[in-house]
Amino acid sequence: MNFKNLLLEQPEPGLYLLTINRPRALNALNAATLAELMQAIACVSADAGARALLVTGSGDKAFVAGADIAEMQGLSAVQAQAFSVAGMNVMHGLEALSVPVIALVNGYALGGGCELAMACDWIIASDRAVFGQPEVNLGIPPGFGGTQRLTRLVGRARALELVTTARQVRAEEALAIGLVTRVVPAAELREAGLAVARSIAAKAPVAVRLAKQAVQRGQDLDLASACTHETSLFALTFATADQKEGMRAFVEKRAARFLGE
Ligand code: DAK
Repeated sequence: MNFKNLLLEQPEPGLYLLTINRPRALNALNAATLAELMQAIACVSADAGARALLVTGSGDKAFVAGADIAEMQGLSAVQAQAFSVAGMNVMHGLEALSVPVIALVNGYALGGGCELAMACDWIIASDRAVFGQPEVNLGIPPGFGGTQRLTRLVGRARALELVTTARQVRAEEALAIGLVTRVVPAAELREAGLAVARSIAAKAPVAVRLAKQAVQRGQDLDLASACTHETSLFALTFATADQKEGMRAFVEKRAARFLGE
């Protein structure tokens, strides 16, 4: 698929690498890029062979430096609402993908960029990554779900501190507060992401998808309902060939050969 502001590659079978590619604007999200992101998400979603998606920014300076301020500054309230809906759809689209989605944050992840990273299932940061929600500097609050996802990741007090002061957080602090799961040297970020994606691709695909579903849906349910939901998904895997293969392989002391069915 050809995009103007994105690169969507398959470096290995089943593994997708999506790069926001507007390095001269530090990969800022304009309306055209949001529309292309929806197409890229649809493309991964339509591929039954997809096993994981990595999301990163092009160049060595930014993941995404936010929504495109130059484009946004003159919007009317109605246009701003359309822009917000477009951004929200991208964030929901990433979350709705059945395969794990991992952000590889290689530099600035500010405003909409931090929100994009947080809409991924988890974040691996380079040691040069910088996170923040600086929208209050521009006269707006976060508008692509940042107040909600940041709060869920780091807790109410830390989220409020970051959103109301616009303070930026470097990689090590992001790790300490639970915003990212790992920090790696910048030169190793892509390979670190690919290694995780490869390890996911080696597992039983249906089990991986259902595990993601159980974690995601369960978050919005009370514990008892979430556990009931998990039970249903768990039982469902006993109808798959991969459950039989996985357990047979263990008993026979050999590596499992999963088919994704
Ligand atoms: N938008 C547009 N262009 C950007 C940009 C951005 N967010 N960030 C950087 N650029 C552009 C710069 O204008 C510059 O372009 P030229 O002047 O070269 O043409 C180029 O990228 C390089 O940037 P700098 O020269 O500024 O580079 P520095 O190393 O000096 O500084 C920086 C890097 C990341 C600290 C700085 O660029 C910066 O502070 N950028 C803005 C960060 C920011 O405030 N991000 C939050 C954006 S607001 C909504 C929903 C959601 C949102 C809005 C509305 N609805 C409800 C309607 C989301 C809002 C945001 O994300």
